[in-house]
Amino acid sequence: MPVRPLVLLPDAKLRLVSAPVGPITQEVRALAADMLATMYDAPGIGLAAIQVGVPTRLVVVDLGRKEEDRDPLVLVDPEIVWSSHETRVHEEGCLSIPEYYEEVERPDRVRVRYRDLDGRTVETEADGMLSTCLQHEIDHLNGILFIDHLSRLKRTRVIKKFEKAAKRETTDA
Ligand code: GNR
Ligand code: NI
Repeated sequence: MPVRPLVLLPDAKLRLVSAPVGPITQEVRALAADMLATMYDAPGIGLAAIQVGVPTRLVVVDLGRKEEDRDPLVLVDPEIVWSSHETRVHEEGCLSIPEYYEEVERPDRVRVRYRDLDGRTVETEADGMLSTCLQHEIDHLNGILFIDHLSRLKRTRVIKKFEKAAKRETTDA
């Protein structure tokens, strides 16, 4: 399960709308395993396939903070089928926007329908951190980043900062 390189802001790939996974092939299982390895290595609590450059609707999540309590969740073609009117504010970060954190307001609870790697359809209601994380990951499948939920000023600032950093990378010897 090799760790794959992360796609970073301002890479245009992050703006792609990912395509449905469709049938769960060995290739899909291998991608899920690599995504988990990449997420644990980072470390992060969630990862969408586009963050390793693959525009397919596959998400991995694990809220376990310690290695001993690993509880990986793989979501194939996840969709939000219900969101609460109540909202909550939580500080978010993104592995594609390293070391930038801001508070984001989102629905407090969501109901998510997805398939697991055995092809079974699952529906689950999430609150707290899992709710925030699932919404953040499903946004990635639609080319949406958490900075899109901030003010234009904050978003423009962080994009400019990462554009400059990327330019330095290509100019520096
Ligand atoms: O590791 C991550 N932490 C996190 C914290 C608050 C809200 C969302 C997240 S997801 C993020 C990993 C990531 O970028 N997933 O797409
Ligand atoms: Ni992210």
